[in-house]
Amino acid sequence: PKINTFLMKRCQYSDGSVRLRNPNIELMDQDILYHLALGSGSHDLVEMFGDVKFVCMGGTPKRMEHFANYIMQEIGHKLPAGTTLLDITKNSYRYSMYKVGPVLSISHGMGIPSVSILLHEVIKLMYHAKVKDPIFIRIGTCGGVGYEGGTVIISEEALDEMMKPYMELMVLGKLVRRPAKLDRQLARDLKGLAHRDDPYDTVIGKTMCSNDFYEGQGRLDGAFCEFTEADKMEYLMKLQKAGVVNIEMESLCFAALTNHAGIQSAVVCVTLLDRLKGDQVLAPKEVLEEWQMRPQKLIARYITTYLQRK
Ligand code: R2B
Ligand code: URA
Repeated sequence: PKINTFLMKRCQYSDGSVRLRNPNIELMDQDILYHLALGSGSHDLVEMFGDVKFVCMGGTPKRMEHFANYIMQEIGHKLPAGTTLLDITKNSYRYSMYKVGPVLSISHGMGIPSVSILLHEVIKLMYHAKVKDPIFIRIGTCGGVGYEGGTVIISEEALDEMMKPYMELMVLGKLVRRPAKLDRQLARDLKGLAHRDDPYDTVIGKTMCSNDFYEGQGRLDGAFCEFTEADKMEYLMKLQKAGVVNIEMESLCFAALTNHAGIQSAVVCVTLLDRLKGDQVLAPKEVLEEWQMRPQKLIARYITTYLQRK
């Protein structure tokens, strides 16, 4: 009975395939994944996605296209002769998605509503494709709290703006809470792949997830600001005292929904600035591009190590 409760909690079948916490889906003739421009009736999802192991997500279509090309080179994946990498969701005009062997590279847009819609559909995609034990990883950018630009941060947990460790969402007009838990072991394993000679730090800590880039993150440089610099610093110091090392806009939902689905997940972001020192993202484009490669390198090390062990 103990193992059964565990399996229920993991929300997976005993063979590791993703189980949906929604009895309606299997009763439907077909399921249209509208924002992905895919469907269980129109596409052979098992054939297309059955071999997926890693689902990597990040904000922008360009970064995720870049990651797809980079991971292809790192794992030595060859596309069939005469074919090129293609945006599988291009007909949706919402997100972009690339598949490189066992790796899916998907853009999730900015903020919780955008990543939430995507996660519903990608979790269902895993279910329809009968994928076993997928690992979801967010590769993002963030503001550091006491860490200079270019630092790689692995989230151990996500907190909301009031430092609560769960996502609150409205369902039928009622507040529902979902714990924003991430896989601690996966976070430690990722940290273990940081090289001593990497010319930047890789740290683990809590991530504050905000619904806004400006006022919600205590910035003084938005279109509106009704607090002082001292108020801002007091808030950031309070976050820092609670163990928060960075601020971004998706981790709470990413952690809450993957945890609810029993899917192992991690969030790895690079800081674009230290919020204790400023608000504006000042680094030049080339520097920002190099910084954004840093989480990708760590994830590539994890994926290649995993695939070699198999
Ligand atoms: C980090 O960067 C974006 C805002 O610039 C947002 O998606 C996030 O979490
Ligand atoms: N993304 C955020 O959400 N905040 C920052 O400060 C930088 C990137």
